[in-house]
Amino acid sequence: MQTNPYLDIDPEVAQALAERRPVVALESTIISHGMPYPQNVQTALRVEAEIRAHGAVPATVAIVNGRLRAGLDRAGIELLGRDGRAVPKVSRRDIPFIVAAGQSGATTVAATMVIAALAGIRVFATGGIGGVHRGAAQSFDVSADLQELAQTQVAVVCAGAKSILDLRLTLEYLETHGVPVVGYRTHALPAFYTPESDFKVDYRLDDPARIAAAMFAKWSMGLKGGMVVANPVPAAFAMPRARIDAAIEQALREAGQQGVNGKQSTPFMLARVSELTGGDSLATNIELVLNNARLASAIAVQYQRLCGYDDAASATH
Ligand code: PSU
Ligand code: MN
Repeated sequence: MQTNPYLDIDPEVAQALAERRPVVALESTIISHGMPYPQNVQTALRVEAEIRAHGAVPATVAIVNGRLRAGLDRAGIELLGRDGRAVPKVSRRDIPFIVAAGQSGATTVAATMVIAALAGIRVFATGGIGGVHRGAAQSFDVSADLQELAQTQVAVVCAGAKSILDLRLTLEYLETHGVPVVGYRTHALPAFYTPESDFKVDYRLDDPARIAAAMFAKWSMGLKGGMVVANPVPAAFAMPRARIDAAIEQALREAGQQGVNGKQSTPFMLARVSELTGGDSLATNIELVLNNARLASAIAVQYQRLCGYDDAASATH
């Protein structure tokens, strides 16, 4: 396969892709900006192990010394986790600047989708996606993740979106841009810490093979863009809705008072909500990411089976 000159694919990942075995991409902003050290590194390594245990090869995505990377070793993950918020948060717009300066960066959902697609990886597991922020009518704060989902052929398995966002407007935006939201074994849009929100997904599918079939159909007919696969946090690890809502309201008030905006806004909210809820929200966060890794692996396994059946279609993917 011809690869991008700026991209380094880890040898194990490259071999899996060449042999058409399932690969699951993982983002790195969740490591550097989404969780505290050392739980961030431990979780990243556990997620990789979970993906292997479910029959796929993990590819953690980041930028390292100016190189796009699909697949990191332990030392690379450790570095991103230890340096934490000192690591630049890289979305689509930031990629060329970090590369040209030879720097390292933690990739958001948007940037991870870009790099995964360059590497030929179609399934990506994370915690939560960015979206339309509350108050966006004034702030215009809409995550670049949503535009990426509109144009890049990667399925993102997540636990929905945190209600730091305006979930209703996030769904409207995705609809406008032709991005389907699939609920795995649920009709309700999950809200990250809770398995349900007040909103509905577009399609409920109960079997990873059905999800893979929709991905395969979409991309085989040449439709651009990705797919959101929303996987509810297991009930045993969910948080009480009133408690998480109260923390989010308080963090939003503080963000407003302190004039937090732009790319700082999501990391500020994530850190503040997790402080306000203590260790409980971190435990929930870790469990839902592991849960997403398992589902993403199952989808990747099914997707590769379909690609194996139809070489002509998969060659265009
Ligand atoms: N939401 C979470 N956890 C996260 C993020 C969002 O619940 O770690 C991170 C992801 O990397 C996501 C990014 O792509 O924040 C979105 O940032 P922004 O809103 O600035 O686009
Ligand atoms: Mn933003």
